[in-house]
Amino acid sequence: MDYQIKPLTRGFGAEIFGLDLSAGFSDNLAQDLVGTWNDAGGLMVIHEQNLTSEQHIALSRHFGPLFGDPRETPLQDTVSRYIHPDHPEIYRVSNQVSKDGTPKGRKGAGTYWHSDVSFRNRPAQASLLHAKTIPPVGGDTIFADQAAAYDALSEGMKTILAPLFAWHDFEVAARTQYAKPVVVEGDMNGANCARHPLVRTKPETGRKSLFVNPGFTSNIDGLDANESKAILEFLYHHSTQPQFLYRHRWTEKDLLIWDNRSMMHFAVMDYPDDEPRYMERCTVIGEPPA
Ligand SMILES: O=C(O)CCC(=O)C(=O)O
Repeated sequence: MDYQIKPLTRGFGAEIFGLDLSAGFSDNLAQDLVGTWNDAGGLMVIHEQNLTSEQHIALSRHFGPLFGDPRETPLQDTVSRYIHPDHPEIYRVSNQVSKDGTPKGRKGAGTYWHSDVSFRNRPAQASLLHAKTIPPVGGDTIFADQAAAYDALSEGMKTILAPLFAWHDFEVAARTQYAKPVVVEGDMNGANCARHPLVRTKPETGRKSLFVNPGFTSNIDGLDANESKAILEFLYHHSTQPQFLYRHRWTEKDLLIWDNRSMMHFAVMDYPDDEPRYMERCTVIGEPPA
């Protein structure tokens, strides 16, 4: 099946037109899309997709094994409340609450720079977020290209960063981002904590990226707290400069696919509660960063 590809920025990202995956898709087409996504630096939006949950999951499986799949790692405490009742592979993000008082998804998810699930030994590779309901304006998501940010560092700074590892802990976000009632004990007991290199290499392309994020990274292993803070703050400032960013203004039915290995993202929650926003996400389990 033919489709049209347009770049989203000069550096990374592509948008796809002329595809209707809801009509069914072959393994060949799905694999072709994975290739297009890799060629686009791991950011791709496919417009106008009316996917069922089953189709969303089937496409996502072409990127790799999924979080929530009963055959894979157990569900995370941190998101189990927001999982789709009929499809454990689907995590829901929403500002809406059902009539019985249960949330339709996590409110305020990702309203800080982060890389999905970086607090696990095998963090997320691709995330495939499907926009079902969006507010008339606002609720954009911003992406920061961490491969371009790495490339732009001096050789001296690259040498300093090369041997370093950092700790990533869900507790960092739980402590600072969420109201107490939505934080459970499992979010805070260090159960979701992992140590990763500050610079990782994407196996498919050999390209290096920075891999720290303000949402989940707690500290650089082996450094004094002030030294760790100074380096992390420098990196966060450096890697979120405008030339590394793409800001996605959603249209309903967009399917946005990003690579958490080479990108941070930030969900802008600038819309009121009476304007519904509802998104469904499949999340691919990646390799241990190296
Ligand atoms: O709601 C969004 O725009 C993104 C939410 C988010 O950060 C995520 O799904 O990881």
